[in-house]
Amino acid sequence: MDTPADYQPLTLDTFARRMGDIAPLAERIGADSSAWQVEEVGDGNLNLVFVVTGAQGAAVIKQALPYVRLVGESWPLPLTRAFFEHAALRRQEVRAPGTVPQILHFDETQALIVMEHLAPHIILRKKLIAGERVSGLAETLGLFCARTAFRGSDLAMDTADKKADAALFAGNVALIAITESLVFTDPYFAAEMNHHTEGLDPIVSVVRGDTEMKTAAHEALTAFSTHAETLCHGDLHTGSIMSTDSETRIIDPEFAFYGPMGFDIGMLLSNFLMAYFSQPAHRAPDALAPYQDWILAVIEDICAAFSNEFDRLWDAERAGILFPKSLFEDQGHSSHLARDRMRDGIWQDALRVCGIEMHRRTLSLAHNADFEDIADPATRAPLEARNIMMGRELIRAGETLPNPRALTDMARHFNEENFL
Ligand code: SR1
Ligand code: MG
Repeated sequence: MDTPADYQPLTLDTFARRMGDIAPLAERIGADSSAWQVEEVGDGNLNLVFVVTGAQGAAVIKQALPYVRLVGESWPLPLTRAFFEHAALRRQEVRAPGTVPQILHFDETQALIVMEHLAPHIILRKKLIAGERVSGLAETLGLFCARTAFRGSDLAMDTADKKADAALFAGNVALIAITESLVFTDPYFAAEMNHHTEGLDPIVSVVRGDTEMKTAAHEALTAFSTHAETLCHGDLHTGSIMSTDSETRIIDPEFAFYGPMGFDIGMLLSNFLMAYFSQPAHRAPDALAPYQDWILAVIEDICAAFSNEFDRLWDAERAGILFPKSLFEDQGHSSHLARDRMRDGIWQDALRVCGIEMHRRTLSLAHNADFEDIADPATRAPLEARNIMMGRELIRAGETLPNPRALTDMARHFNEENFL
């Protein structure tokens, strides 16, 4: 879709004039727009993000740009991603209440969403780099993944509604295409925008020369593009999560798409593993082991929360076309074999996505601060090498990992290795 003729990016100078008559915003922060303080705080790859503070409070305005902010106007990107983000947030609020910011206003033409200002929340990735703990983190994230996966699927939804929604979100094609290339494909060849840390060439050659692993990675892409199981967040990394010391919210679902139920939790676990592998560069020696242990405990607890909630929903809310009670419980038959097989399939999908995400954040275009904030390449490279080699193992042999403890044991093992 072309950019609408009357679309204009907000600026600090035009903000109060253009946003001053948005009633839900004025009601939230105070009607005197001449007294508003506006700051552009966007540090992501794609959009403008403003925090506006008035006499009564603050709000966030996220506005899409018609191009990729990270790269510039040479890479156009449709504004419709704001439509899909807004639609995903609405669904997530229903499926996982209390986990996403409250929406105050949406303007499709201006591709902007006005939402609750989360404070004193900060981006979780920054907390992990700073060595901070968040209580209740794993529970919130595990529940979010299980509830959105289950309640957006044919296990729970009316199938006509689900098919219509899948068709709607198929329109988020440009953002889906970014994931298909940047996440699933570019790490595995010398794509134009790729970059990696000096010193990693021997490891990169191993990964790019591994035909079996590349095959498995593209089997995961096959699932990504054909298994429309549920509405996925689509970009659930630790930069899409905001936390205080005890409260966590999930933001930024502009990459939302219908895909495998294991996609979001796989990407999420991967980002905790990258936080784990990067810790030796961020922590003093005496704080390192306890903090790394905490990250691995969060991984295990996310998985436990996901599994427990998935099982609970299976019994309590299974009302869709899949494995209906009429076929099992009403016949006096247990459906738990089907449940366990489906959960195992989610785990296998998640592990492959986990490994692929570990590669794309170190070999493709968009790296993450966990590693990028390590200024010295000689310190960064060996830590990234552990991450890349574990990612390879997960893609090749993830199906042999029986449970989350086996995943964290594998991380401990790779954390001891020197690959360079
Ligand atoms: C060009 S967009 C690069 C990445 O930024 C977003 O946050 C997504 O993770 C995407 O893959
Ligand atoms: Mg984002």
